[in-house]
Amino acid sequence: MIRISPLGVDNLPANLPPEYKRTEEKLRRAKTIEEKIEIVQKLIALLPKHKGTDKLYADLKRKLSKLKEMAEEERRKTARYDPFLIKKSGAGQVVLLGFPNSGKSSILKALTNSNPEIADFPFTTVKPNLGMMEFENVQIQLVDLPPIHRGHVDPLMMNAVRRSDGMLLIFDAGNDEILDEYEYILKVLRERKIEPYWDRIEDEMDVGWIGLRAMIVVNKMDRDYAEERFEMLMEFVNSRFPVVPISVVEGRNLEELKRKIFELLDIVRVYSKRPGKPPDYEKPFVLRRGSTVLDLAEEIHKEFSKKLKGAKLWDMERRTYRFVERNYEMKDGDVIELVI
Ligand SMILES: Nc1nc2c(ncn2[C@@H]2O[C@H](COP(=O)(O)OP(=O)(O)OP(=O)(O)O)[C@@H](O)[C@H]2O)c(=O)[nH]1
Ligand SMILES: [Mg+2]
Repeated sequence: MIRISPLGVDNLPANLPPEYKRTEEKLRRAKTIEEKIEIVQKLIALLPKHKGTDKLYADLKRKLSKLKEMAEEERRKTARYDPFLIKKSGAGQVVLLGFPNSGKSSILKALTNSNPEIADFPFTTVKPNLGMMEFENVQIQLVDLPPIHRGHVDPLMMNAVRRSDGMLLIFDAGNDEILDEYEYILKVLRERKIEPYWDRIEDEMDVGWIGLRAMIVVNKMDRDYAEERFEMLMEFVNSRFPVVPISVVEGRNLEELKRKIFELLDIVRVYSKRPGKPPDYEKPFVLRRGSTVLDLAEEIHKEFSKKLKGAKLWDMERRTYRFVERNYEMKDGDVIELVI
């Protein structure tokens, strides 16, 4: 894939405010066109205007108009009925993608309260099935999709993949075609300008591309020669994604899968605490990893965030805290008392 640097990152003028850099980082992780438009607008507002930033300013403007065009195009396309327009719910939305009969619907059934049709022949699922998976104190939405196959792949379905927060690529360990299928799925994703990743994407992506967290699930580990095929795929994938072996039929490794799905979303749970009161551990705020105390404050109340000085980061066991700045990046499990 060709990567260009639409923001001219290679020759960034010095002295950009930290807030600018932080926002730019968000652009890299943005999922939807709408999100990207919002972030580019913010970047334009944040950019100090002087001779040294002329080029960057023009780049941003160009980028914004291209994104707006794309948004318009998307609106035109989705004006008709779209069964793949799925309302998000919970801490994140994860789609299940894979070849026919690999066990996508079975996985949805095993991990959630949903009861989709499951059958021992291909193309059982024709519309998305939804379910909520509970992991500790968060709910994660799983979307079981119709299969990927070598014929026509529905662009509406692929749009749903683009809008999601992460994907599971599902394979059948009883199937000899497993490596070909893996390559084929990556090809389909590339055609839709989706760059699947687990670790960070280092380079800037072209404006039309999105990065989407992905991992691999090898189902039907109870089948003959499953272990060999799993090993083969592991070697081929070469640590690019985690590969989780499971068997729905035997209930093997499903708890591990749940934890990994939580990790896939790359979110942190933080607990907000009021002065003198204990935090509510049942109701975490769920934010993207890398979110700061300021992001949390904005989530709670826009006005509030303007006056924010920082926060007390509590150690609830020792009943002590330390003061952290507005730009402190919160970790999973942090107990935060905002200070204004
Ligand atoms: N041996 C074995 N069979 C499984 C396992 N999981 C699912 N199956 C069977 O595989 C067949 C297909 O399962 P589905 O869940 O319908 O597969 P799917 O990927 O949703 O299929 P499509 O909707 O056609 O894409 C069914 O007969 C399941 O019972 C497993 O872990 N081991
Ligand atoms: Mg199915």
